[in-house]
Amino acid sequence: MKTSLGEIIKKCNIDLYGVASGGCLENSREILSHRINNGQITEFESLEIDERINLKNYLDNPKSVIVIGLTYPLLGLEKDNKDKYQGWYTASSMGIDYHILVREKLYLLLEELKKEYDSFSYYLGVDTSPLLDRGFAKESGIGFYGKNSFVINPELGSAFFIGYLITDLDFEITKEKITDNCGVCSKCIDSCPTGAISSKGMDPGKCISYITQKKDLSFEEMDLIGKKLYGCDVCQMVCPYNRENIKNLRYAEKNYIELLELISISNKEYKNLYGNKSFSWRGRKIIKRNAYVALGNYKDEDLYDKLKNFYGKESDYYLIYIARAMYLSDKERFITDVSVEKSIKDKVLDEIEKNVKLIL
Ligand code: B12
Ligand code: SF4
Ligand code: SF4
Repeated sequence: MKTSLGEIIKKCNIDLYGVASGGCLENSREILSHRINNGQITEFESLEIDERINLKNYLDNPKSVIVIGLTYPLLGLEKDNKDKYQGWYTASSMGIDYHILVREKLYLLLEELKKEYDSFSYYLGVDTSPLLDRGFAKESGIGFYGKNSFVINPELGSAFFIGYLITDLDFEITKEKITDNCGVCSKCIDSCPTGAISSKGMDPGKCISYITQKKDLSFEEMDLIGKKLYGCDVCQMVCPYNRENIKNLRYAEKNYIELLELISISNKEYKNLYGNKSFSWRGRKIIKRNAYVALGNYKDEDLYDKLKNFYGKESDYYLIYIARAMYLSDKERFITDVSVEKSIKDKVLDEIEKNVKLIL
């Protein structure tokens, strides 16, 4: 007799699982069209809806999708230690890159399935294709959609990574049993620093997590980043469904980096130190850019000379970010500083004054 899928999952030590049907993502078509029509998309998403929901683009005869969730601890909010100039990164980037962890788990699961089924085809993914990982999780019965756009499991909360195996096997599809929902709660809507969440859903373009990852930043976005290097956890931290997770910290790792060290190290050192973090997919250039933005947001005059020194050495891409940080560290010195090119100085002054006027 075959070992049940539930037993296999237990053996693989997987926190959450469910099975969705091969046509399950059709339910997300409307949400995707709505987002595209309203310009609510990020530079990381495909505009081809079929590519994002039609599993036949990935496997000839998709019958079932085994979806897994691996939980991670949510740890603290942004630290703000002025003396040390720290930049913060999200709890989901702590420990080893989740793409690696989840993939390893999926391969373990495959090994076990191969012992039970002679021949089958599959497609494996974790944040690796245009398909909607959260759509899979919801349709497999793992959780419900929260107002913050996370899939929330009533017992384990929302802090879990999602992976899936699309197969041509006939596993029994999990029947939707989750009746929980957000109800009248609106904590994430009230706490989101940029107003990205509303009762109608989430606008990803306004999300700080996106802003820390996108290619170019406006001055307004640089203000919004604060001291974050990568990601944002606010809407998870305030969610009542994550209360238990926040209490039960399973490992402690610092989730901040010393900014002056970050901008000083070589590519090789960066790779050694942070190459196995999930944020490393975005490349050193973006993280280092965010470090200059965060240093500016410390608004500390002691930083002026250090920043000026980097201004003289860095490539063109960083100059506007460093110049802004110099301005915010010491406006008077910046205005008379002849080492900053006129065009860059004018841009910084124009943009900051424009933002000040908008606030007034
Ligand atoms: C692009 C992307 C982003 C973008 C946009 C996210 C967004 N919410 O739109 C940005 C850069 C902002 C981002 C941020 C983060 N991301 Co991201 N991201 C993705 C990615 C690559 C694609 C998501 C996507 O296509 N979005 C388009 C929308 C339409 O789909 P969706 O976000 O999955 O939303 C579903 C539901 O929420 C629901 N829905 C959405 N809006 C509405 C509105 C209503 C009214 C209803 C009923 C339902 C509903 O329907 C959608 C489709 O099923 C996925 C991996 C993947 N391939 O799926 C990871 C993924 C969503 N991200 C993940 C993570 C961990 C994060 C961060 C926590 C990282 C961080 N700490 O900074 C934040 C969380 C921010 C947030 N509140 O969502 C995880 C989420 C795990 C989970 N348990 O939900 C994923 C699934 C990666 C993974 N495999 O683990 N991300
Ligand atoms: S991750 Fe942060 S910025 Fe993005 S929606 Fe949640 S609270 Fe708002
Ligand atoms: S904070 Fe409240 S409204 Fe937001 S996702 Fe959690 S339960 Fe839902």
